[in-house]
Amino acid sequence: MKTNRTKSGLRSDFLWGGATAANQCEGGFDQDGRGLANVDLAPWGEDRYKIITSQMTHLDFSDKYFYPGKEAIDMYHHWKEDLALFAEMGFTTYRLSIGWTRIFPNGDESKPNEAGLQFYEELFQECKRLGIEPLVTITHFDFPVHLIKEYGGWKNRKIIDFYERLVRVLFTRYKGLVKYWLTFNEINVLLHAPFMGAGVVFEEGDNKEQILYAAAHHELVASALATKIAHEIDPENKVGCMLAAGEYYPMTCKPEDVLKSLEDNRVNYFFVDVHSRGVYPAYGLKALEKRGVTLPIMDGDLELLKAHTVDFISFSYYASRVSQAVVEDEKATGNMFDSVKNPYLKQSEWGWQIDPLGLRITMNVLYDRYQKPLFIVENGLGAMDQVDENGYVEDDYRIDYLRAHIKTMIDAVAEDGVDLMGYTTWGPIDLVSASTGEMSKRYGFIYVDRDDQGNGTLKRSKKKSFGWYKKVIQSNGADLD
Ligand code: BGP
Repeated sequence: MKTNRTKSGLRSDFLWGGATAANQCEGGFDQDGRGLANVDLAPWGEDRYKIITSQMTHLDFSDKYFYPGKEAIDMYHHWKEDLALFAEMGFTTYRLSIGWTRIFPNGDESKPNEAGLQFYEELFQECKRLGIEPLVTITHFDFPVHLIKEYGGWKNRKIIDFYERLVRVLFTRYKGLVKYWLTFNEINVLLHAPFMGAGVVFEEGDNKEQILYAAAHHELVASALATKIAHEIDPENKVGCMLAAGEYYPMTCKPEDVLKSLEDNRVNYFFVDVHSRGVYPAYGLKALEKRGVTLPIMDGDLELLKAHTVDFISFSYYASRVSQAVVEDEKATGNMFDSVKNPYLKQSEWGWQIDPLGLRITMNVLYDRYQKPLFIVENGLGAMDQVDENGYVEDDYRIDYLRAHIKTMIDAVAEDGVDLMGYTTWGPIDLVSASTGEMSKRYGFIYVDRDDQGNGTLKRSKKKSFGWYKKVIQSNGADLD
């Protein structure tokens, strides 16, 4: 079937919008029956990183810390106003995530919390009224604390049953309202931030790698099961996996560096290989075997993975990465991944390497590898904004970043033939940063009056980029000026 294209080369039904995660914007952490989630316990300040990466165990609130997720930008009470602003920009999609503990406060109840279901139902109905297609992440760094304390998080196979319960409820209740689903946000992040990605905490003497790959296997099985159930409940449903992407380049053409970049890329593609091809890749099984890690594969798992692969592949892209066989050069930071600093690239204020062409490269690699439609579900620049007295921000740096990335995205489609379903920027409205807990690391087209310590009126106002993105959407990517 021939897809209709517009002037830019993008599909005529291309989905444009923005992406958020419940824990970084909703707030209302204890309202209407919501239970406690891992992400509620991620404080602002230097211990945050140790907690989300499981170097430090923190399972109860402490007076010592400020927890930005408790109130976040209070989208729990501002969602109508926020959706209206998204609609004004012309969004045709909005990616959001479900707070698991709004639906199942402890995670192991047999009946869901009606107030939580109602909240998202009203939101989806409003999306429908506004002509916005919801793209729903079932879990975005979100996990009931009760399931950590009682069961040990995703390292325990039992969690698959609770996840199954959750997805059945969601697919049934929101049938006809939601069609696009993502099973796990940035599934590969669980290897780097186990508490945030899989509700895993470690004890003295634990074989960490064994635990991480057990959690990975359980999430992959749960994802295949969700895909199966989604299709059974509504054949219209489209289910995608979600990868924290960004190619590793070899630091030099020295074969050792090239081999290292191949290996580094495989650590990430391992997840998409299973999601999309339905089998564990040979290189992955070998690597785990060499390290003495056994996947806890049970009867029926491999058949399930094989039979229920994803419909599309979604990913976040902020930066490319660099591999070096023997690390001699300076390291860079960036979205939880180790990388050597790329001397050809500039960096954001948070040290993330800015590489628009890397998006085209990453898209091509993913499309060559899987031949399934792609969906870019996160891309953006976290920056320090200077706001004036009217709440206006002249954020040309953000426009420049997005323009450059959208350009190469269009090249990947129009020049290289990649099949791309849509593009959602990260944080269309300022929200809490996942890695740092800061509000001052802003991504939005919409400014929110709130600071790192939780002061501010929460008032929303439009930045310069608001009008720019509106034009981009209106022209389906043809007008990027
Ligand atoms: C991705 C996460 C998001 C988001 C984004 C930006 O890894 O999926 O939740 O926060 O990165 O990262 P940060 O908020 O740390 O700047």
